[in-house]
Amino acid sequence: MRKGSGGSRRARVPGSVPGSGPGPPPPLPGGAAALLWARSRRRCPRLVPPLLALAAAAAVLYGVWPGEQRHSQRHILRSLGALGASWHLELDPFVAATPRGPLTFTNVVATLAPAAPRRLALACHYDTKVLPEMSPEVAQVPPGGGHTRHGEFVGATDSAVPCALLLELAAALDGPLRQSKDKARVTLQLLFLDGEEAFGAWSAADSLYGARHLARRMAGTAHGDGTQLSAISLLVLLDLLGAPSPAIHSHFPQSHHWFLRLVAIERRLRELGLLELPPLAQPLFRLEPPPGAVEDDHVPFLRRGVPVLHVIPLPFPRVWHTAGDTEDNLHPPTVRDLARVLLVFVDEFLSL
Ligand code: 1BN
Ligand code: ZN
Repeated sequence: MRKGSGGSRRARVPGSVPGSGPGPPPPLPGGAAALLWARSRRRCPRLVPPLLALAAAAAVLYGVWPGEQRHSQRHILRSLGALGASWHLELDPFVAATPRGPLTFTNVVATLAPAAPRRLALACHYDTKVLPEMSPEVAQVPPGGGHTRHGEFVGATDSAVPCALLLELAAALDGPLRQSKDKARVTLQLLFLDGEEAFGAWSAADSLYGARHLARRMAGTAHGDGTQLSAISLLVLLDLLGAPSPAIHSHFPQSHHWFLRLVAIERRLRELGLLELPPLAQPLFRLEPPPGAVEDDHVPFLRRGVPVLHVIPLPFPRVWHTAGDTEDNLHPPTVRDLARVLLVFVDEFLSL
């Protein structure tokens, strides 16, 4: 779709393949943000209606009730199935031992062009924390309100908004993804992981059920000259997003050059007036070192050598693992600005 649109492609290092080379990416071209502008105006109007990303978040949000995870799964499958790009949709069910006995989990793996040699994987978890009962600290609703149906834990930032962002990116880029999918060397893969949350105290055995299963499975599945796992050029894991004023840091030297790309994209979009957060607001993507590390779904992939961008705010949202983690406490301009920055990142990574 954008082929021949001119002025929007970043310079390519001769002989290199975008998204798969070991070196730092070339600088963000001046045309990238203009491209977003043009795309948002003409070709991807989904980013124009200001409440759309939030609506998508809410749609997932209300599917993510404990014990009703099939609703979220159906929402994910229907959303991707309705797009023109013909995603290859795969369910990855498995049984794992948990403190509550053996339980069935199901990852959802969406791949645009399964035969493409390399993949940019975007990931989130679509399970919601199951609370044994509403403990007083979890039930506490922070200032600013929040509501739950029947007092259940919702998980708007944890992780409905990250899932909605993945679906929104797939929808906003549907046209260019459809047009490029058959010839692209690097394709897009969306991983909706189950069983991220611990049932009891977080431990290596009680957490990351879906990520551990899928990383092991991909490492054992041949793909081209290597495996499905080694075909992942970069895994971008989104978690705990949607609350106001997130501070997102670079966590890994192997992916730092990609993090710098996010920083540059945010800066450029802000300079061009294409972000909603005020110009003097703290940036979403911060250059200072992270205050700590967070165990999350990226760990089983990182341990097997996959480069990872962990897009998670530190500190966590103040509503984290409380009944206040609801739509009421989301910050729509932040959600939409995150969507804009990530959209340009994916667009450029895949040279759409
Ligand atoms: C992220 C969202 N996590 C749980 N829900 C990961 C996590 C692991 C957070 C350990 C804190 C401690
Ligand atoms: Zn959680």
